[in-house]
Amino acid sequence: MRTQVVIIGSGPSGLLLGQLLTNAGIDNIILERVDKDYVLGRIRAGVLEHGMVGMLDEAGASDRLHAEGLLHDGVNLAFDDRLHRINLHDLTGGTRVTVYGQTEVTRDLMAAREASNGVTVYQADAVMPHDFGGSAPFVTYEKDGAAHRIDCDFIAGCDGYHGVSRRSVPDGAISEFERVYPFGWLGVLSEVAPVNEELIYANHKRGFALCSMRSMIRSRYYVQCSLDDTVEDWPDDRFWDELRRRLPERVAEALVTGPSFEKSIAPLRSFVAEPMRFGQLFLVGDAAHIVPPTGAKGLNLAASDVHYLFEGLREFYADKSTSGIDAYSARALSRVWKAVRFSWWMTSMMHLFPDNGAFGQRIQEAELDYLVHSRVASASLAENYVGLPY
Ligand code: RFL
Ligand code: PHB
Repeated sequence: MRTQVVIIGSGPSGLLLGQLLTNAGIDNIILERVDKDYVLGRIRAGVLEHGMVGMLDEAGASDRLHAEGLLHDGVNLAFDDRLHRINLHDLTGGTRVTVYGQTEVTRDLMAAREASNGVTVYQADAVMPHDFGGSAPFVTYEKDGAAHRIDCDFIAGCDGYHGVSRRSVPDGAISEFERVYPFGWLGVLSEVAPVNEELIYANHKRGFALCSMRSMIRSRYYVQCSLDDTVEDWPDDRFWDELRRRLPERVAEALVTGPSFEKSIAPLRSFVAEPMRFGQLFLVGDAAHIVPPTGAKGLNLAASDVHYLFEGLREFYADKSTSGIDAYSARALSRVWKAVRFSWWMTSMMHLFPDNGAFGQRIQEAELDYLVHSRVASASLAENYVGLPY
């Protein structure tokens, strides 16, 4: 079999790239390790930057997003028992974020792919990229016990942090940068109205908390937890009690609780692999970088990587120019590192660190106080939160 681009992974980055390529008449096949329902079962991101919404428009997969997504003009920081609103819209000259779950983005992209007869091979085992250092790369995989080979021009490694693409690169060719944080996030989904119209990021001496949502009847809440904790340590009552204690009193009083129908613990890390291109293999999204969820940047970075790679591939096929694909790694990394910095900064400012102490807590409070009272500092947060330009 032969195609122009083999995409490994059908998460949001693989699906978005596939749809843009298909719309541009560039043949592609997606190989995915697990099945469709498993991909849709992952509860992850919730906040889309304006730029990502534009890419979903370009992919023709945004009708439901515009109908059901929630436009947020602001975001709140809570500390010292008070809520402080950052007016994203005014501070950025009119930009907003859209609250719409990653699960729904994925579902919409899958539907668009089906409608355009794009090929996705689910439950593809032992996917392996080969010979990407030369001009005739190929990818092998197994399906139902039979071995397959796809020859191609390019391979897009959209297979997440644990995927095979990055691991296939020879050790000496890749540099990795990492910071692991000494805590995790316990996340809960519940069919209850959100406590506030906009998100609340809370700094508290008991630890960080986040109030987010998926719709006006479905809430997503998180509390910072120990890396040793398991979800069994956190029955619903304990979760709601802890969340309430970390929020300003008047917010806690308004909290509506109910049974959770999803509960999971995610560790926090920052990670970047450089470069993001190895011959004809390109790393995209979580395959190349991870950010802690505190700035809501992971999914959005996957989308900006896709933007740079798609533009490069389109230029290659339309104009026979390699300048776009040659610039891919540097362009993507320049934006990636700014989001890595922002997420690291938000994480550092909002969480309880084991070595914080009373001094560290006061420094965080001073920084937060400065942030919400200085227009310049608020504007910097707002500019990064809505997303830096592509
Ligand atoms: P994904 O989503 O991990 O998809 C990779 C796909 O590749 C498949 N795969 C393979 N396929 C074939 N062969 C192999 N060997 C393979 N190995 C893996 C996998 O099955 C999977 O289907 O990566 P992608 O597409 O780059 O997308 C990245 C985003 O999923 C991720 O950055 C975000 O979810 C991060 N994130 C958030 N990002 C935001 O922008 N805003 C947020 O509000 C936000 N909140 C979050 C988050 C991530 C979280 N967790 C759990 C990590 C909140 C949480 C709690
Ligand atoms: C979410 O709704 O899951 C969410 C929102 C904002 C974040 C992280 C996660 O920073």
